[in-house]
Amino acid sequence: MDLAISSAIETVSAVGGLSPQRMVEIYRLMYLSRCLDDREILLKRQQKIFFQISAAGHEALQVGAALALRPGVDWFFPYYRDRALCLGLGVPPADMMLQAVGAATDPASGGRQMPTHWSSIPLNIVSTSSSTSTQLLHAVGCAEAGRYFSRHPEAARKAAGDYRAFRDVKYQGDEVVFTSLGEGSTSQGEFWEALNTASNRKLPVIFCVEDNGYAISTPVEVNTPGGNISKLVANFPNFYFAEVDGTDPVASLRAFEAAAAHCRAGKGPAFVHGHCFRAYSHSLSDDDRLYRSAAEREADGLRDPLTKMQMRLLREGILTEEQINDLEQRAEREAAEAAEHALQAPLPAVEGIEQHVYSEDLDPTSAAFASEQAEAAGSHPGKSTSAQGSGAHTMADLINACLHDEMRRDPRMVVYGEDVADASREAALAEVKGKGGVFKLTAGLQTEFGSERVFNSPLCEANIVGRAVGYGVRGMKPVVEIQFFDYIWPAMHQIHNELALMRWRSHGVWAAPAVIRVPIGGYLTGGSIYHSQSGESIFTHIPGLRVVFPSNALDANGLLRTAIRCDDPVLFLEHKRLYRETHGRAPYPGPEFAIPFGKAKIVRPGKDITLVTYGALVPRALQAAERAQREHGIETELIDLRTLSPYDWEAIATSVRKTSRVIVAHEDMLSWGYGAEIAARIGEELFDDLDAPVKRIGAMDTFVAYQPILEDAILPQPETILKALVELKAY
Ligand SMILES: Cc1ncc(C[n+]2csc(CCOP(=O)(O)OP(=O)(O)O)c2C)c(N)n1
Ligand SMILES: [Mg+2]
Repeated sequence: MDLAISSAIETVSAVGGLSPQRMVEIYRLMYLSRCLDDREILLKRQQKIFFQISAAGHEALQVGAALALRPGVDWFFPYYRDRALCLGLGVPPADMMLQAVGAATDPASGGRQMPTHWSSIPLNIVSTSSSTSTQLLHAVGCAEAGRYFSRHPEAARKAAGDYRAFRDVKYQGDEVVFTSLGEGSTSQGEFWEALNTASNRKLPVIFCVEDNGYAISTPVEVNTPGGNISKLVANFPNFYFAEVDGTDPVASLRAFEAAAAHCRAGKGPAFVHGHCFRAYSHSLSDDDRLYRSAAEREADGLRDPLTKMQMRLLREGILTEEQINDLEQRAEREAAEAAEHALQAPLPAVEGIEQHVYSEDLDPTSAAFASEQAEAAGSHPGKSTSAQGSGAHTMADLINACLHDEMRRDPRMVVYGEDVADASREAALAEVKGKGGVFKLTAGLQTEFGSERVFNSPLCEANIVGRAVGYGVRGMKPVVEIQFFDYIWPAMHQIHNELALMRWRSHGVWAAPAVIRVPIGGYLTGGSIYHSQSGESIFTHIPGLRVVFPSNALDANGLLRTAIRCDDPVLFLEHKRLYRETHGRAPYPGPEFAIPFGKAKIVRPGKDITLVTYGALVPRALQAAERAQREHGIETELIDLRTLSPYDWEAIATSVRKTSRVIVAHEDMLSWGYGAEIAARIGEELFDDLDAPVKRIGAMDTFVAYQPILEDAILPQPETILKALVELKAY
């Protein structure tokens, strides 16, 4: 601000409790935001940028929020319209323009994300996606993590030997978490899921609904029964509610101040519903004249917060017309200079595309995790369901043991999911044994580590994974459970678009290295469709996600330890049928036993045929291989992949070069299954080594039926594998 303006201000008294300087600053931010939008629109028309979506009409509400909160202390999960909010928090206009042109130096995403997809480490603005409402659950998890660190400061300490060496933690006792969305996005389940947990756990989250009356072309009454979201949410306990004129920055600021005070006092979350309007179409790819009447658009124009604020400054004698002109010209110049600067910026190099898919700090395939040597350790630390001291523990036992070990070692680790606690009503623990998961894999964890670290989630898979993203970006280690693989689909959006993508889309700035444990698979005799599904290839098709699928107790223990200690998100698939099988039991290997990812195991050496598999097909393939040898003299080399992404191509290639014949077998359906990729790569890279076509084995292309006769026919059996071995040898 120049001297002429500030001296004029000093003669004017405070307005509505706000100093004249504050009023001018509000207008400056609002106007600068509009200038940046207009400048981007110009650049888009000149084809110098590739997308534009604006904050026009929302500026007053957003500036009110920015000025009520503390950048770098509070946390922010904004949405794509929040330019004025981010300006108010301190994101420089130049950075906004760098993202618009897709520059290498765009600090939010390195040219990977559309404009207005925010991210800033110093300002605590966590990387925004385009998916509507996913960010609300991240905000909830973030608030839980902040509260956890303020109660357990020792957990924030760095530690060598795992992800903590690279995950800095910052927290402040009275921080609040801000998250925003449009009114249309309140239709998403994740909106209600976030309110549920924020309310239940009295979390300091401010939900800001920016209600502009439209979701692209869909008016509010289509999304919101009765047309007013405030009325629908009014009965959630523990909330502070405010409904404000979002074109009035002072009213908005006051609402956010009250909301923040409620949150900081530990009373619970807040819900600020601001009525604003869309000054332009949804984005530059939309034309609102196609679905809004001229009268409606004209009436909205009268509510423009910029015009209203300008009139107010004049009316209240805060600025003269000349001073307003001066302020506006400065903002226009600032926007133009930011654009000019961005247009000169270097563009990203194509060589860098694969950077930040996974952690560059900690490689889970590396020797750092190669403590394959099991100790001759004493009794296992968990709740054993097989005989303690028998020396042969089940997979279920050794997973449970690993969870106990790692919770002891790492105070940042929390475990939650459906029914994973021993008993949510803690008082009952004095007289009951405890549930500890429907398969008892988390048994005893709540009893040993307390309800703050081990707790039941609502029955809601997206809630589980979405919160894990929020925990993860704060540097915690959520190890969550999805009760059955068959019910992972509500969380798919969070896994695919958020959890696995966080690091890449933010150009390595943010990451959420959570572990999702999932019981999977069939051969259950009566498991039927909804307790027997496979489908791992759908997840190995997601860059950024590690996928692990052990076949025995020892591997499960060592691989889970690596999953928990590593710096990437991991999908840890546990075959239900293998949980308590006699096959593959092992002694407890001690609390440091780890197995690196991407290292297959030769279960049985052989010279005639390579058989590549994993999971529950490992014991079945072993049976088939032994019969093939006994009955047909065929020497099968059986490879257990153990991890599916990454996978051990070298082990496959070395074996195929030796045997020249290969079968890839899995329990999941044949078509588009995991084996298709392996078979294709063998065909492409090892064609000259082959003496026969690559053979695949998988389930029939149906779901798994209830009646055991049908289940047996649908899933591959040892006989199926034996037949294939004999046929391939004879080829
Ligand atoms: C999950 C998801 N579905 C669809 C879209 C496409 N989309 C982008 S913005 C939008 C409308 C959002 O409207 P609203 O929540 O009211 O926010 P506004 O843009 O009006 O501020 C839609 C459907 C998306 N980004 N994410
Ligand atoms: Mg809207």
